[in-house]
Amino acid sequence: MRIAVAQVGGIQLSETRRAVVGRLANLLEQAADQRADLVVFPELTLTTFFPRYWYDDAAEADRFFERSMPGDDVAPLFELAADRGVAFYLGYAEIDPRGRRFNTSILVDRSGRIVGKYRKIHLPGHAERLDDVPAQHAEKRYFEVGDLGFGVFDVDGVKVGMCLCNDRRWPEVYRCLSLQGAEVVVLGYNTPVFVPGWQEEPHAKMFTHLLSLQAGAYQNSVWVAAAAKCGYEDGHHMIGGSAIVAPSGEIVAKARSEGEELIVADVDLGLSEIYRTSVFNFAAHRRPEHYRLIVDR
Ligand code: CDT
Repeated sequence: MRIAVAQVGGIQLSETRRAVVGRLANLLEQAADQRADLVVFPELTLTTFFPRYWYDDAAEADRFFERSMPGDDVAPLFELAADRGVAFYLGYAEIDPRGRRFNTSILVDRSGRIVGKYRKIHLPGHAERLDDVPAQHAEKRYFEVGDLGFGVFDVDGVKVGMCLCNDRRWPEVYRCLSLQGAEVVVLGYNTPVFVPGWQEEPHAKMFTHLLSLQAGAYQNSVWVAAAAKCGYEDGHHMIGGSAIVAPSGEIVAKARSEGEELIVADVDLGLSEIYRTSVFNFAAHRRPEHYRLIVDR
């Protein structure tokens, strides 16, 4: 399987959905030209990372959400992908028919059919307005905790698990996906350099991001493909570092820039077997009877 990760540069508040979809289409064309089977786009791919802004009336943020998928502006991306025979993962803000708001991702197969949906479970940040900070991280205000669990989906014959951004830092996420037979874990992220209350050094941000991907891949015998939205959005800086990681934990492709960039890797799904049948043979060596504490606390 050939995977492309489509890193996306900053999206400004003034940018229209249509213009953004044009940028995504351009990346998808490049991926198709390189005969990629699956393209991974970031979290909240269609807009700026709006949880950095405080809206007294939360409904003011509704313009960043999608009520249907694909809506009119996004449909051309679905059509292009089906036309080129490329599957994709896309993150976006969702208002569902009940009026509930989620930070969501979908998997679309090469025929343009949505075959999987995930709603972000680990929502970082805060629900209250913080004073005297250059940016909020109000995901807890704008989104509910996802209600779909961690699913694994068949995408053109490959078992693909999904998560979103902060989920990648939690070992339980990869384990839940691996236990369901995931071969590949895909995710998108927006990681601001400034997050209120998170005093990590800028250099450590890149390290802990990659560490999370690499540990998740190795300890669960899966491939991990992660796509950043990064660079500057109206002066707010977010890290790049989009990467594809093998089940050995090694990075096989990594973005160099903080802008639009496609990275591509040939993913040998058989590589997982080396680990699944030895050190991480779950049936032989895993001891869940001693892990109760993890779910009880
Ligand atoms: N979007 C998102 O989840 N970003 C978070 C920022 C850090 S929250 C402490 C992340 O984990 O990258």
